Amino acid sequence: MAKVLVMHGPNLNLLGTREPEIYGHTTLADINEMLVRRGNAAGVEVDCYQSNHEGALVDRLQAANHNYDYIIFNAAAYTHYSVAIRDAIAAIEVPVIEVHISNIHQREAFRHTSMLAPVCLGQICGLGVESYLAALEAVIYKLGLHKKEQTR
Ligand code: CA2
Repeated sequence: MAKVLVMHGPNLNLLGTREPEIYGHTTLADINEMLVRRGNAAGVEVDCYQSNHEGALVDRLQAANHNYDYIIFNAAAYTHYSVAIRDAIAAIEVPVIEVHISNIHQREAFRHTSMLAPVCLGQICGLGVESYLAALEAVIYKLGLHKKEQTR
């Protein structure tokens, strides 16, 4: 079975509790549940991980190498300045899709730069929590699993 790891960076554990005008009302548990369900329907096992700590995120990326087909990663604020996370993504063979709930390009100038984008397969941002679902949909297509679903 294909395996996808969804990773969430600092403060995303607060989703749905604060700043709903930017990040919406959906909780992190809701997002993870949506992704696991969509994945399972397509034949993809989805594991989810959140940490507020840079080193823990680096450790998880390293541990994921050779164990997952894709990683969907919202590195939150680390996106904009973490060389350690960028290096960890570059060091593993698993393709990483960068996601953001908000459109980082429409926000403050410091959010316009992603340290991670150059070492990621692609970036999806600004679609709300559906950014994660769009990334998973892309993975399902890339794995060729959308075809199987049509014939079920
Ligand atoms: O839009 C995104 O998904 C971000 O990755 C979210 C990060 C932000 O630093 C990035 O620039 C864009 C912030 C995550 C903080 O999440 C919170 C959720 C609820 C309440 C407070 C913070």
